[in-house]
Amino acid sequence: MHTADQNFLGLEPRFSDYKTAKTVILPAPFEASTSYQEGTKLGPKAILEASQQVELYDIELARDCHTQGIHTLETFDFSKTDAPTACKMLYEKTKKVLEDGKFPIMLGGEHTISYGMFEALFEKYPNLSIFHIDAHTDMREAYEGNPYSHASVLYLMRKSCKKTVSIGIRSMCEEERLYVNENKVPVYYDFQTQKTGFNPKDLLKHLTQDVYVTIDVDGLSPTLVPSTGTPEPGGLGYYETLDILREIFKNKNVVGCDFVELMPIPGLVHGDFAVAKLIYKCIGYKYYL
Ligand SMILES: [Mn+2]
Repeated sequence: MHTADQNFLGLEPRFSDYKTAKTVILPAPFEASTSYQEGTKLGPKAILEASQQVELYDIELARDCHTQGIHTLETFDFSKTDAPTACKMLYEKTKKVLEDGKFPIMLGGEHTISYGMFEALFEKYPNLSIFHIDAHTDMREAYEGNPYSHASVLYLMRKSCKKTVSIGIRSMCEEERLYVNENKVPVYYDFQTQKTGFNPKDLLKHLTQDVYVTIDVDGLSPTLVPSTGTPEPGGLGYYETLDILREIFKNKNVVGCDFVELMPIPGLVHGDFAVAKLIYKCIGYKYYL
């Protein structure tokens, strides 16, 4: 049985039962290749705890957004698992959630784990596209010899799915820049979008109808989410992020989401809370726009 703080938003059983819930949360605390600081494996727990404090009434949408049900699955045990195995475990579980007709939201963990989620979504939706928020392109062919690295996850996905668009990007290596240029990968560089302003509608042209949203929380401003393994100055603000997500949820069929790379800092909870609130906003946008 779950304790209350392992259930997203701490919902009572009639709103959190698996059978009736339209949304399913998958806590996936995988961590192996984090390069700067460790602790992303504590991300899902911190998000679930912070979510207990999120108000169920949404002012913008003028309603409660949890009433179609949100079930939180048991947290994966990845303690003795390598990246390919962890991704396979997440793939199997996501596949089941999709077969049951539910909307999956995964909590990482390092970004590598998103590959398991992607595989299940891409199998069900062959015309899938990927909307990616991140400070980093994650398009290295391998990082320290490891193709299953948090710094390579987009490269890995793009081997099978070329329709991706990235925003918030403010750190990359030369190899990635060449890859982006040669393959004409749509990348919105943070230094440009912050300077010239940016219309979220512009993103839509890069996306197909079925969209997977993968959010490395370091894509957001560190003033909003300071708790990440690789904090980068700059980044997306809260309302800017909502404007983008609203546009995508309104115009596309978002078939799955993830929020990865939160590295909680004891005593500094506003980043955990911001991520929990963003997830709830996405659920509201999914069903009530
Ligand atoms: Mn990143």
